[in-house]
Amino acid sequence: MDAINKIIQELQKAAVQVANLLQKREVEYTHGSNSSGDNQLKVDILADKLFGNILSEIGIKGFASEERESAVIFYDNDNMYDTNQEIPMQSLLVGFDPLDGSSLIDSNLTIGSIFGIYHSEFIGNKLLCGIYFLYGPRLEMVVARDKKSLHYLYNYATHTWDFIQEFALQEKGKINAPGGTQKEWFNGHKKIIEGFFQEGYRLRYSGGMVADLHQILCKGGGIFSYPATKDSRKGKLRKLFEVFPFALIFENAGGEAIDGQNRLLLLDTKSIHETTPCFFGSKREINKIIEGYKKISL
Ligand code: AHM
Ligand code: MG
Repeated sequence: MDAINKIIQELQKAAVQVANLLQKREVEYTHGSNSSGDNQLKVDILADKLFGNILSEIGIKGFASEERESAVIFYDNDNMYDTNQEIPMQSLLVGFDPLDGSSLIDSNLTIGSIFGIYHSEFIGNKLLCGIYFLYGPRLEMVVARDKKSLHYLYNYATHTWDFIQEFALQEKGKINAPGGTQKEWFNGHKKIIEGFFQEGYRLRYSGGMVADLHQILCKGGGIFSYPATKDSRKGKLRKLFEVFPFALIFENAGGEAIDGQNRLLLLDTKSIHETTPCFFGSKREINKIIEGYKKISL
């Protein structure tokens, strides 16, 4: 089994445990907040520990979590492994958001866990694999690697992850999922979003990016945006833990992922908690965003 498959297998075990944890109504907050200033729920910390413990035991180079200030690095010397070997475990880094959309826990809406497996460095163009687990009425998983985005269902009776489909977005969809506080949107952005509604796109937005993006993938297209806003010029969503994994998932599915102009996966990353404006969708919608943003000066 190759190193990436081994990591996926271990994450699958932890995701089943997280899904079990979510059966209880754990809605209490801790007294702390994470590096992005979000209040942490006790269950955010539990999920982080579960995935963190598993990732500490499999021999990867290191990991970084949305819930932890700094990255945890086990092997700091890239020369210590045989470079002829096919992607060794010690060269792999995992960036993850243990529970994305956890503010929806009290209302029992679908949330998820997101992972990116990076080769040696935490940057977009070194992302080898993007994964998310979706804790909804069913436990599901999507894995993007080798130019494909594959969708699986967990079978509780057989403890297996059964293949459902390979995602393939159409040229155009019908869904518009616009993130961010509207009062803080720039006018140019507002115009683009309204343009989609005028064309007949329907609003679908839960406030959890895993479910919102999953819906676009399952329905064959649409647009999800989390833009630069007046109060947050670099958007809200974090590059390593949320944005890059979904960028790979959308590109592999035949869609696109940009920051308004540029491919998200080509963006540089200087620190692990960096955020970026982001747009994920099918080709037609992304072209509309690019055209619209050319006219905007933020
Ligand atoms: P979280 O990681 O703290 O849960 O925040 C990320 C979530 C995304 O799932 C979602 O798209 C976004 O925050 C929603 O933000 P907003 O409520 O500002 O629309
Ligand atoms: Mg998140």
